[in-house]
Amino acid sequence: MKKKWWHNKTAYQIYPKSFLDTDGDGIGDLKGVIKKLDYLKNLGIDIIWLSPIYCSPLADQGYDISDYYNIDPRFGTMEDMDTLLAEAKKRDMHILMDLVVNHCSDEHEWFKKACEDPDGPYGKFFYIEDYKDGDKLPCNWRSYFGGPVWEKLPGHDDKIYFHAFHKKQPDLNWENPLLRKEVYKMINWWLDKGLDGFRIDAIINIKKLLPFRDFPADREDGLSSIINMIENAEGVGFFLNEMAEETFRKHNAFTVGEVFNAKEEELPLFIGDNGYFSSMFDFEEAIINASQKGGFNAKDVTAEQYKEAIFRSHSRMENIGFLSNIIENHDEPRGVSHFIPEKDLTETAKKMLAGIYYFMPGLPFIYQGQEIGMENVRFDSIDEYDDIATIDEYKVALSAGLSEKEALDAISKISRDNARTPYQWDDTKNAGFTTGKPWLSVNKNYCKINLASQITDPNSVFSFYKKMISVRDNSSYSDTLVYGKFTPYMKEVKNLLAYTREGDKKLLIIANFGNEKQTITLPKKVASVIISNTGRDAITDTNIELLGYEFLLCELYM
Ligand code: TEU
Repeated sequence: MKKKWWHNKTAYQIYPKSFLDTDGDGIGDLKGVIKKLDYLKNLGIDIIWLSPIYCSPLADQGYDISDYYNIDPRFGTMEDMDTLLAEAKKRDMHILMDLVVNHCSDEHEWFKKACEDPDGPYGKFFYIEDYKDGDKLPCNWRSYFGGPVWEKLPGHDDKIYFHAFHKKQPDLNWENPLLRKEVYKMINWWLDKGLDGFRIDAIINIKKLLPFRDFPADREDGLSSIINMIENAEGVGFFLNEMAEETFRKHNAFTVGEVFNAKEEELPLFIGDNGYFSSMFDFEEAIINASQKGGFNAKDVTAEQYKEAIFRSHSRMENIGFLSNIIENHDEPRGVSHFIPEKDLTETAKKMLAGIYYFMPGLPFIYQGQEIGMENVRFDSIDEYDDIATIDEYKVALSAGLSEKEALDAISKISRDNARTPYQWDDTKNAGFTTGKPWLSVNKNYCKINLASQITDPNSVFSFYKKMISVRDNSSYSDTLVYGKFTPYMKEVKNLLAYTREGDKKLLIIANFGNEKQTITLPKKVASVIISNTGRDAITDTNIELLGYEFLLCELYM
């Protein structure tokens, strides 16, 4: 594996709509991001991924783009974007935008032109079909946000178009070389402007299984999961390689793919030395207990399942490339609420979870608010939720027979809005996020959990993150933490999550993922404790009694 400039860096995801609002409209903006660059630099962040800020009707919060070349006025102006790029460069920080090219918005001019003339050139930018035998759909796939992937084409009673996500997100037809050319032109336009790279949205979906065909129905609605199409479609690599060749490689751009369902044998092609992307997210832990019936049916994740998932994905990456590691993002519940039982959700446990994922091989991403331990939100009514996926999941739960209360309880655990409530800066009104009315309610716990109360406290979750980042980025342990060999340790011991990283030093990462003490024998004597979440500063014996949710990063004698 070739060494790259970004290997020892830490990346941070900003969800601009919920980060910081500087103009009082209740929606976060680019000026808010600029204002907080110093804060992020101080935390130790080098790479920032911005969720979409292009012009958009915001049906899916910007993942439905109506103009790839402009900034949505609610987020700011192109001038703000230029300022952000320049200010980031001054601080030696790198900005990534979200590249959403599986689909655009139904308000994009390409789609409008396709509706005007479905048989014309823009009709071929999309998947526009006729009904089969008068009224049948070309296939029975269920869109990610519920209902069939087909929708009537506006202005044409006899035609339908394909959307893997919401009906306001028509899929782009990657089989059409003219469409691909337009996409590459746009990517190069941004890279020429000085953007450092992209996080690439839902990219596996660009290859469709053609001709369209049915799969056995898996719910009462008579539809089948769209995952069948992903698993059976062959040939996405051609598009990905062409895109990399035409755009990213020419600019030496940094890219991270949102890749679900990658086939194991393809991993080197994706993120090997000359892969389609620099890195890709590891979602093994995000999909634990995912249920075919719907999100409402997902069971709580156990420590053993978590261990199994993260060890599995990293064991298969050895010597291939760098995965990007997360505990949460804008599509997931808050990691601390999802992976730690509610009754055990303390600052100690939050730090433990942080330590485990952060020192795994790969590139760590921190999602906004994670560094202060932000938790899931609990809304009292479905009306308080904004996210289209959550609203669909709620309906699925009701139609599966759950009462309104049960449905609300179930979806509150998995809702994407858990991660989308405004950033909790301080304990003033609206957590310091806005002087107006926030577009989504602030989590009521903001008086207790906020940055202002943590930033100068050496024992806060924030200070723990800051310490982890500086140890990995810039210390005598960096090389081992970034490149050292990863080996699981005592994997079979329940609620123990431990691994070694071996390079020019031998490091042990060890966590008691449960609230009961446990005594463990260490592989070697401890030379020094580098990071602890309990204040333990030395270990003299090779037998150690770990406290509940204790975490340690230590150097062992070789
Ligand atoms: O998410 C993609 C998404 O919904 C995945 O959960 C899906 O399971 C995967 O693509 C399967 O291959 C992205 C964004 O992160 C999300 O916010 C958007 O809503 C979505 O794409 C549509 O743009």
